[in-house]
Amino acid sequence: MGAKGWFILKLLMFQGLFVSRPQEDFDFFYFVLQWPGAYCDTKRACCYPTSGKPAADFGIHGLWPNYNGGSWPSNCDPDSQFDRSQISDLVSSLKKNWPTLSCPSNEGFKFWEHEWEKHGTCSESVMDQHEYFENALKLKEKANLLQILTNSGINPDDGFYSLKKITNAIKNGIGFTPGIECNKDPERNDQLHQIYICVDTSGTEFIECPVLPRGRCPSQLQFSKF
Ligand code: U2P
Repeated sequence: MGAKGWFILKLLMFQGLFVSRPQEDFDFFYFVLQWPGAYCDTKRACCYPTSGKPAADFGIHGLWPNYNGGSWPSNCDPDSQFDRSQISDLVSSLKKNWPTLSCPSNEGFKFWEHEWEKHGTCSESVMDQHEYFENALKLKEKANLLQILTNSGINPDDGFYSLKKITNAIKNGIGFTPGIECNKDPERNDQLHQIYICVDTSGTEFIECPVLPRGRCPSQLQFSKF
């Protein structure tokens, strides 16, 4: 190969460094689980999915790329539309573990499409659509939150529990401090709504949160029935 050939080859290799797998463009994920009792127990309506009332368990809300500063990217790739054929093997597990509660009643594809397009497309440098949903399902299984809470005597029985006790139970169970978010029921009681667990950029390992979400929880909160 002549000098010109070498030059072109080197140029191509140099470019390759930049066009191959891009660096992830976020710092960590929030893995967010919601308590269906608290989603439904507000002034806003909730609708059970077409498959019926979900189990009394935490459901996945989403796996959200986030920045250490507390902000987050969204809707990163309009060209990467949700494609249900890519997750057909996961649908039965998604229906169970990532149930929709929005109205009107539907199967769940709208919710999963929204989460993929708003959040998933911002983590495409590390996972494709199938991996995005698969990772979230695996994280839910690994966290096993309801079991952790009930093992500590914290039950979805409309009782009030201290924020510290809930946080510590989860910290002891998974090894990392979670973020706890509350909302209000129609009587203005603060209730456990969502749990945030931080996950590394591979989407597979729990980590200590670089920044905790503002959870709006008082020191005592209700764990509503569902
Ligand atoms: O808090 C209201 C909605 O804002 C989005 N959110 C919130 C915190 C965060 O760290 N990242 C984030 O995306 C969520 O939007 P959704 O996915 O539900 O459309 C959250 O519900």
